[in-house]
Amino acid sequence: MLRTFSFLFFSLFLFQSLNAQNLPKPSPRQLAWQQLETTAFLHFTVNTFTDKEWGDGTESPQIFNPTQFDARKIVKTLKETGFKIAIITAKHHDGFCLWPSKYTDHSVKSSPWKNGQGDVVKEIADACREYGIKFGFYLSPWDQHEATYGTDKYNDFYKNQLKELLTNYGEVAEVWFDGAKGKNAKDMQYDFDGYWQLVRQLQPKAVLFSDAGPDVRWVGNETGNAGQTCWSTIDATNLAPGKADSKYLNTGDPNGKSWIPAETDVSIRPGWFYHAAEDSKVKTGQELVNLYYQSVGRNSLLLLNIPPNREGLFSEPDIKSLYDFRSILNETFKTNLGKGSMAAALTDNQLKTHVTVPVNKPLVLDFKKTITFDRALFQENIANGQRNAEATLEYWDGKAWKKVETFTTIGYKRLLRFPEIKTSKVRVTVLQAKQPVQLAEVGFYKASEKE
Ligand code: FUL
Repeated sequence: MLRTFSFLFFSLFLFQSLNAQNLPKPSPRQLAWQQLETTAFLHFTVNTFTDKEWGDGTESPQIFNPTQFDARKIVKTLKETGFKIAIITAKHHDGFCLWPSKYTDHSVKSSPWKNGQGDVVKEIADACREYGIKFGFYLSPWDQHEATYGTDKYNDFYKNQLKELLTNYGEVAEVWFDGAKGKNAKDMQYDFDGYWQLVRQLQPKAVLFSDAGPDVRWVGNETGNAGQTCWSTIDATNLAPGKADSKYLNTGDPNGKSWIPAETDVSIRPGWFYHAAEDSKVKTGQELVNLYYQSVGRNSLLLLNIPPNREGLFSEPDIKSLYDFRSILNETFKTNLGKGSMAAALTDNQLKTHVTVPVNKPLVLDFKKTITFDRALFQENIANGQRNAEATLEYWDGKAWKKVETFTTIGYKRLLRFPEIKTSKVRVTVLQAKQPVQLAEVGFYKASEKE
């Protein structure tokens, strides 16, 4: 009997630890990427001068002439407003290259800008290094200018361009592979495996974005909304660039075997490229803050597009919104009102130090004084996988526990917004989890008046 019991106990223990081992986990490059939180996209090309969103490849390179282009000004603004990577559209669907590629004349070398001697990609990469932010690029596989497009030769052409960008511009943090293709595009099979191998070989630290990874997945919309439930895991078997199930990508899949977290790409303006008519439609700082809660606050990462204008600079309304955005976030998250009374591991800004919270064992956080807050933050130690599936936050009203909110996934970060609460203690109960939750950070904040 005792033997059976200890066998059972042992098997249970073994099962638990095997299970823990089996949870998908981020690679070091994915873990580092996730913690960047706010990253920037720069959509810039001939479209900026034709007022289009998609060019068709017939644009003359003569129209590209951003006379005041100043990468240092652009990157300085990004640095000062807290963005950690700048991703430039080195080539969009029209095929025009922002760097002087050896493999085509359809590039800045045929433009009047700097007498054909300019290189937008280099200036952005250099400015990123100078200001200490990371550099990444977007290289559209769909190319409407290149004559070899639609044949096998195009894969070599694309790889040659990729190689130029991966070797001549210093460290690359992210490469964006867009699956988009027009309805009338010639049919062709992209050699994605070959493209990815090249990145791994030449820039092993870079994360690879496409609709379904391999490192980072699309969030499934361009409105800046990660799912209320957002798992970093998916089953990528039936997905490919250009073949996305947007609903599935939006929420992820608790049973997915691959760790491929969601990136939320969204533009500060209605379009991805600059259009003067949209100067009055730039999202406000407050609206950008909402996007932050809907992306970073839901276990995703914000990739905000700010398109340079025809002069080659950010426009004033965009700059204002970026500074408003950052100042609101700084004000809101300046003081964790629970710091000092909670376990040090929960407020040391380190994911690896954590408090383990099993299912149905409430974690009481006693502040020992009354605090007033309307925002809460939770983070899991995702290095050991994503575990929380459902939890509830309650506060003590002097007589009983009252519910603040029941929420689903946490992952890297979960932010909750609710009407102001005054209390001296709260409790967090994990209701469902894949494994005991490794709670890494917890915070309670009073939102900026400007929010
Ligand atoms: C899409 C493209 O078609 C848009 O022009 C933009 O680049 C966006 C980020 O991705 O697929």
